[in-house]
Amino acid sequence: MKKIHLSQGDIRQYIYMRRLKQGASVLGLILGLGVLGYSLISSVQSPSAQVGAAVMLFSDGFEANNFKMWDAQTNGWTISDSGHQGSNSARIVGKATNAVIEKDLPVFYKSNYNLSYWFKTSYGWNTDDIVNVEYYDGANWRTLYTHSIENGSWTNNAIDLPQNALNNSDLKIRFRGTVGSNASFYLDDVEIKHLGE
Ligand SMILES: [Ca+2]
Repeated sequence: MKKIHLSQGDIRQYIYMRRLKQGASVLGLILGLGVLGYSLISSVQSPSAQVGAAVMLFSDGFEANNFKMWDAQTNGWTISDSGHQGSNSARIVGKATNAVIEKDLPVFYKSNYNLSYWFKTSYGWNTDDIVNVEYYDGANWRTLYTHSIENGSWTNNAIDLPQNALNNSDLKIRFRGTVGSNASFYLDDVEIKHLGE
């Protein structure tokens, strides 16, 4: 067997090289963890950026001068030549009883729907005048919001829809108003959005 003679210098160099190698391994481990950590953070961040994104499912500013985007419209609702945005809005003109516009939408998501719209009432609104915003729960129409007081300037109303509104194949929303001869209710920029999961 061939004997290997190591000098003190050889041993010191060997230990130095071992430490250097271990150091490189530790450094490599740190770098590796860093890259892994960054890629994990990246993979977590990009979906979360999409989570908050709202999806517009329906919008109507009534600029087409008709109710073709709606599934039902009864007497009492007409197009007004003034709007919150653009040139037109929808309006219930007194005198009207249970005047309805209704929108049906396929339900693509199971939660986090929001209905937003702008409204104002004419002067001369009294206690008999009422406009209900309603949703269908599969068996009955239920009230989301009741407009019962005079409000002469354009105002936004945004309502998170209850889960009951999404338990059907179609989401159904309607505006139903009964107003006297002196009153009108204006509606514009109706939007139904999914606010993200
Ligand atoms: Ca408009």
